[in-house]
Amino acid sequence: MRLHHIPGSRSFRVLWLLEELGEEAELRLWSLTDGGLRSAEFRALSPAGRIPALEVDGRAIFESGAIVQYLTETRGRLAPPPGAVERADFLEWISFAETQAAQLQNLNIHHIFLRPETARSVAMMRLDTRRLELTMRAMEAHLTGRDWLLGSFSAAECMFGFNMEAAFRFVRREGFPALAAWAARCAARPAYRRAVQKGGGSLYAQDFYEVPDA
Ligand SMILES: N[C@@H](CCC(=O)N[C@@H](CS)C(=O)NCC(=O)O)C(=O)O
Repeated sequence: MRLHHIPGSRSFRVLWLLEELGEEAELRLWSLTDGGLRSAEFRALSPAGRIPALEVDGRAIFESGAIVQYLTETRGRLAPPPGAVERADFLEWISFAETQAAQLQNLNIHHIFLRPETARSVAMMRLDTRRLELTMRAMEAHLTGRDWLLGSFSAAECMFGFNMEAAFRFVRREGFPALAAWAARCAARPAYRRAVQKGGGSLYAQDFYEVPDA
């Protein structure tokens, strides 16, 4: 198995899940900024040039949600089985993680990658921050009185492996005690810590990024 990975990116979702499943994967490291993701070699694995891709079972899979679903189905663990009514909850959270990640990605672009700073849209930064906060409020409500998204720890948590490192960089922790406690529970798992050791990293130089004045 070979995971195409960038520390601090969505491939951490897969890296963490592989550790939870006890599966070994070689890491092939890429960069967000050197043009490598646009190469023919990488686009043969992931046609839009996006991380992650996983080479597994004689083929390559792109899209982190598809990889997480495939691994849970083929390994028969960490998700309700296909056809089970409770699987709907699992599928909702898998997709919800990407709904939230869209806001995180826009905020990463605006706060970290887009240069010169005058190219930023403060209106879009405010809008994405508000939309991110709404997704976090939904999670806060769901996690209040619960330890995990489903009845027990599942691969749905792993789908938030990229999000949970990022969300509180843009929305302050105050008002989200259940979400913060859940993120801490996830980060304390031995498999999470092993994944961080193997391929952890962060895009962030600051703990918190304030939307600048217009
Ligand atoms: N929906 C895709 C999104 C993948 C994605 O956008 N990955 C980012 C890294 S977190 C990427 O490769 N960005 C490079 C780019 O946009 O050029 C997934 O979940 O795999």
